[in-house]
Amino acid sequence: KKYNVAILGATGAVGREFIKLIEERNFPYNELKLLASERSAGKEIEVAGKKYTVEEARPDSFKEIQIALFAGGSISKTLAPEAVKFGAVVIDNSSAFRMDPEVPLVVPEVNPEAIKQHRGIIANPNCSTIIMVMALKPIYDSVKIKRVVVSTYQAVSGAGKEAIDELTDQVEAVMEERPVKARVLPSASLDKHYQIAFNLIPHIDIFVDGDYTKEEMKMVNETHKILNDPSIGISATTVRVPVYRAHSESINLELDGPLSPPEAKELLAKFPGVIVQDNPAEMIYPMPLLASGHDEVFVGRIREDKSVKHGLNMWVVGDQIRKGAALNAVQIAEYMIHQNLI
Ligand code: 2RA
Repeated sequence: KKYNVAILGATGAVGREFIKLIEERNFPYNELKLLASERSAGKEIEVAGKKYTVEEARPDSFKEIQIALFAGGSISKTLAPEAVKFGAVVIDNSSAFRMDPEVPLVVPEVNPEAIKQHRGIIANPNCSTIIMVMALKPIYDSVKIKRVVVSTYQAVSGAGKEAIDELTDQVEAVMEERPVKARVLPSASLDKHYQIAFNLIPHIDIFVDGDYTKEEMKMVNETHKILNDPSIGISATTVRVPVYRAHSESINLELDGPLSPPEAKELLAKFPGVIVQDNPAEMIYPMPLLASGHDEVFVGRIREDKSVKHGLNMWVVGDQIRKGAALNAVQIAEYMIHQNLI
């Protein structure tokens, strides 16, 4: 069976990855509609050898559409319910509906059972959350988790094409001893911007209560929802680093029971979508340059934390644009097709 598919945000970093993935994975589409803001409408994009013209997204763009992949952004809030009215299933990468009790928040390898509760919209979790829960799930299922302390090292791709270009421009400017321009990070919407080249910015999205950022609270709240366990203590520090595509995370766990590093490695290696890269003697561990462009989440530096009872450390790396966003959403759609949920 083939489906009429729409991609909203087709010209952005995540939207372009959607297109790459439906080609690579032979996604079963009949009609394909590429939708974007008025600014990007009119662009021509080739998909599987056929040329498509990007159309301005409007509510009636979703007439006849069965699967709508939303790359993210505020436009989701208004257009997702409109697309559902036309009978489409919307898989939304924006944060608009993630904490809505009627909207499943899904990583297919972690909580696929949540998908069938959907009422038209399924939310794709935040990239840093997806990458973390892929590593937490096999451990959680074995010995439950009391507390998570995570520090992230997030690629500029998370802030979109403009941030990717800005990193390049700034590195060139520094090398050529020209003035460095900062216009995008930490967030284009803020009125102060900082250089990311050769720097780290401990600020992603906006500040909220308790001087945490929204990005940090997403990791807390979304993980609770996906694992369906609000009792897990979670503390996050999210940092932007001068890396192009893959997010890295240093994760410290206090488990509810004993789990040695070899036992943890075995659980992780068996988990679909996770690859263990952990051999210090051979200098084998995940790195963003190695993880970029891949589908899996990579885990290494697995070691006991003797400073607490049942303590465990690990280092987790995943491609923010693929598993962190576009791939996870496409896998949700594929799962629904295979389970006859669409
Ligand atoms: C970021 N997680 O990295 C956010 C959105 N992708 O900027």
